[in-house]
Amino acid sequence: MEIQQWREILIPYQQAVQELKVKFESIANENRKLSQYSPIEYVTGRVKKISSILEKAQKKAISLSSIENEIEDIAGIRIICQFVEDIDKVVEFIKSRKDMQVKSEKNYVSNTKPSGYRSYHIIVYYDVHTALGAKKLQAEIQIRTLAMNFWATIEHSLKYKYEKNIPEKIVERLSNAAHAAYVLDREMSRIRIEILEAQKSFQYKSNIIADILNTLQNLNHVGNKNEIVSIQSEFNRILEKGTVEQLASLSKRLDVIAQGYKVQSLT
Ligand code: 0O2
Repeated sequence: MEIQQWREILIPYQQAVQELKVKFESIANENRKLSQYSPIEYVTGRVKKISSILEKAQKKAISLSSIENEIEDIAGIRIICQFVEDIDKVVEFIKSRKDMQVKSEKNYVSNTKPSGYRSYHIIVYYDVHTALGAKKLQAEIQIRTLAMNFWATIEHSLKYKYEKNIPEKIVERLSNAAHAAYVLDREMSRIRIEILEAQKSFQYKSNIIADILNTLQNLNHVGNKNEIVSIQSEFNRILEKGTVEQLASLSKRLDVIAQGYKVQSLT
């Protein structure tokens, strides 16, 4: 197939990956802004390389004309979570979306692969609108924890290095490492509540500080200079020795002043 034909095939997949990444990243960012826990830690995405598409087509005896139907992961999104419990939340979230329809799913979290691979895979149908017109295409969404991702990334690069024939000794070590990743996930789940509380209060404090700095900056142009200098030094004092409650109370007072000057804005 000529490169121009590949370009026409792959452009919608590139767009799908970009759009899906933005959509899942927005969920994480919105939760953080609202000081809420995000089951999504971060998101990556890629369009499969032409050489990998051809390799897979050859391996599975797929004709060039059936590539788009039969290779489901030309567009690939990876959603990384902190805890195993988050994976189910993300799966439910995907199933509830109106802009993607689930075609199939594979749960390698409960059904670990013989290699030790763990991850939750969902194939979705997704509509894109490009300069070439509208198109419904398939995308693979892999959902896994940080520990699962660490293991899979290393194992994938070793497979690449050894051209899929990893020496027995290394296979055994990888299998032990997969077990260690499983134990790590299990231990993190056990102290999940403590970790979540610590992260939530850290996020809450960061958001208040960001709000105060933003409002101070807005007031700088219009507010009473002496009042601002006094609030600024109170802010510095609280930052050094004060509590989160004092920061929250200062933020509320500043908000009222900003309302008076009509300079409220979001960070
Ligand atoms: P790449 O380079 O990541 O794109 P299918 O892809 O459905 O035709 P399969 O194996 O039945 O073939 O599907 P499965 O099991 O859902 O695997 C799809 C993808 O999951 C793989 O894509 C890998 O990304 C990942 N994966 C599956 N098993 C393993 C594993 O043992 N180790 C690692 N590191 N990743 C795995 P590709 O196209 O194989 O590779």
